Amino acid sequence: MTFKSSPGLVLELATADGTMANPYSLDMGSNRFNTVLVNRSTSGPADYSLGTLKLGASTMTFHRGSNISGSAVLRFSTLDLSAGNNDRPVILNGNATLRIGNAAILSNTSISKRLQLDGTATDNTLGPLANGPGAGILSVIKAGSGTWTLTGANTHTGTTTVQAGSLVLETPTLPDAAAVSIQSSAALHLAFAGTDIIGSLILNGTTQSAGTWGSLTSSAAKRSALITGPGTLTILPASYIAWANANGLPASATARALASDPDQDGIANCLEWALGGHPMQNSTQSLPKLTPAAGGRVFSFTRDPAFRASVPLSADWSTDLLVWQRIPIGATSSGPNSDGISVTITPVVGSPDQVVLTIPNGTTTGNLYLRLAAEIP
Ligand SMILES: [Ca+2]
Repeated sequence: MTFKSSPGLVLELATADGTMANPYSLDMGSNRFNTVLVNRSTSGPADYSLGTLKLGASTMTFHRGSNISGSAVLRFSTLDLSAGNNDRPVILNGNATLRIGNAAILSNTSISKRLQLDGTATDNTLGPLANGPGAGILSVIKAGSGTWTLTGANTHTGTTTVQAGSLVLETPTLPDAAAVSIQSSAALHLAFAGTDIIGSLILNGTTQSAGTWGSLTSSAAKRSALITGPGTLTILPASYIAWANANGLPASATARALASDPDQDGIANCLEWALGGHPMQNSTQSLPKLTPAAGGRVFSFTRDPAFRASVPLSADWSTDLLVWQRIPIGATSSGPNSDGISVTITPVVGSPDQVVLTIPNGTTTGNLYLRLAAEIP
């Protein structure tokens, strides 16, 4: 059975015992203001389970009825956002508790939607979010004083905006390339272990720098009072994302973490990127080499051109592994410096730069150690 509404209609759900477990669907059409009253015919709590809720470009208000004492819960298996116009907000409002299995632009290939999770109930839940079957994408806005918890493994690709109240994430599945924005009066609670890759982070209107962000009590390098919970958010440099995409690095946060080594060649992604290696193929041939040469020693490695453009790199040398001398590796050749060390950089079109440090014997008499150092933002 499907209930269909006309503009201004109030649909009241009321049974004698406050329960209903039938796959009835609500098709609310488009461009209509509608209200659902969660009620019962005798005093007490209500907990109704229905099928699909189909919404258009409209505000849907779910209110507690006058006979409700205790909780008023309305469950839907699916939220269908296929109806209505492109890129319009769909607003869920009211003071009843909503528990929705999943949400998606199910069948419309031409629209994007902004799902606004509003209302005052503090125990709303929503399962996995998905884009539509075509190019349309689903974005999320958290508004109102209540709390919404996203419980599923999301696959949508739109932005996340937390304007008010609290948005809780149980899985690290925010879109990897989209912006996350949190206003100063709101909170994003990361109720998962580990980190979630996002495209960018905007805190109270200000775009933040790349890096790992967490709560004030987290161990993240960057912290904000607008973030709570044990999880963290990671913003990877755009140039790293481009490199990862170009080299087929899987999109998961686990695979894309800078310290990950998905091809298990012993070289972390960040070093693969720096050296122009391949994150999905054995790249041990790209590791730096220290070799004897006439009058001294030569330290040679390759450097990815995009890495050169976005991350400062240096070579550090030491004779005792305690005191390190830093040699910046710029865009062009340099030196010799006061220790007689020269840096020769040979750009190769379409390939990584060839970088050679020439270290004369006079610089060191015994052991010589070298390392590469870079601070990826
Ligand atoms: Ca690797």
